[in-house]
Amino acid sequence: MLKFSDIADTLGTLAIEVPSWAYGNSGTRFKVFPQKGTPRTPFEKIADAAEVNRVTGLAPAVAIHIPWDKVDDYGDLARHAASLGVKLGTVNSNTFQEEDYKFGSLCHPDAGVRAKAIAHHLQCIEIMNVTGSRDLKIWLADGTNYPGQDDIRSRQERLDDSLAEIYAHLGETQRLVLEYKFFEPAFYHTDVPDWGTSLLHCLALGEKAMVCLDTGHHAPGTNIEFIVAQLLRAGRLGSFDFNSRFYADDDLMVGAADPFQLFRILHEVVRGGGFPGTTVQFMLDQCHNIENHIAGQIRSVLTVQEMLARALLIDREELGAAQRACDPLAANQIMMDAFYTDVRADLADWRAARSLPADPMAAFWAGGYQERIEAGRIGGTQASWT
Ligand code: PSV
Ligand code: MN
Repeated sequence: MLKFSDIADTLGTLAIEVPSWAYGNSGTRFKVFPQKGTPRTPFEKIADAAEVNRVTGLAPAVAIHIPWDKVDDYGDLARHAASLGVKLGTVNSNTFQEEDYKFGSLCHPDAGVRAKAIAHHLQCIEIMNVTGSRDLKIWLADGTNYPGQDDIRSRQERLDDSLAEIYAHLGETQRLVLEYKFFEPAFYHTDVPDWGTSLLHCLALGEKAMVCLDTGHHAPGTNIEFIVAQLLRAGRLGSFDFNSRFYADDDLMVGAADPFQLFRILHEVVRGGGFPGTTVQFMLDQCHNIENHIAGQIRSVLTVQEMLARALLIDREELGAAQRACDPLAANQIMMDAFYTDVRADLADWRAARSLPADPMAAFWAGGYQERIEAGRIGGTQASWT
């Protein structure tokens, strides 16, 4: 196994995008529990994200969601972010909350609805041009609830055409990342249910189209690290939406359900050349229904860092030798030794050496930020996904 000092510099290149919507109120279809100090505007969401970065040094970018983060001047929002030491990252489109999209958006049988959804994506690209964002992330709620409701094959053709129109508007350095999810809100079929479907569309579009892997979007028992390996082999793993799930798309704090799975995924990312590097964007996609929003994000970025450190500790040469020798016990032990290594004390020293709080969570609670926003954010309408 490698020593912590061997991986310290590599670890320093980790940069995670946090989702603006994680700072707003969220809940289930049963209840949204509001929290004191919740942002009322996208500007306040960015301020909360900057606090996560201030105490962890791990979250220098914020992903935004349109129209949840609609503002009059996106240049202003980008400047506000820069003034707080962060930048605006991935722009997420949203075609799942309007009446017109009841039967789909980019796959809808009606050309008029498809045109509206395409126009929304072109607006997102306009926003990216102003904010300097690289990635347009598309997740579609499109699907059907009943067999025969629509022709599932024609919907794929419509999707191909709609995506091609959007793709044609991307700038040289911009990318389209297509996220998949196996069900919900559609319960019979979903138009982009899995990585294979997403990859097929990306391959048809061109090199600037990549797959987004949300860790909560698979059937129970799915070997996600295998998908990571395949997408990296194909050069099409664009980004991660990290979160945790016990049952379905639970959007819990990263690593809460299965830190070992996160470790295995990150090992495969490192193995496949996805880290260090800039091609694979690490993002969080979460909702903090019962825990403090900002602390929930801090916990999550720290867990990604911890599991990444453990994955980096694997001596891959040693592992390769055990694999070539067909020695499953030795190979597995190399993985498990790294996984069971408690890196928390080393990480605390590592942070202190980089002028970061050794204990970011304690620094957040002691820093007074939460008290300030609770006292200052009175009135207005709290941000929420509803
Ligand atoms: C859909 O469930 C999803 O994972 C997509 O990434 C959306 O943009 C996000 O959640 C909305 O919370
Ligand atoms: Mn997601």
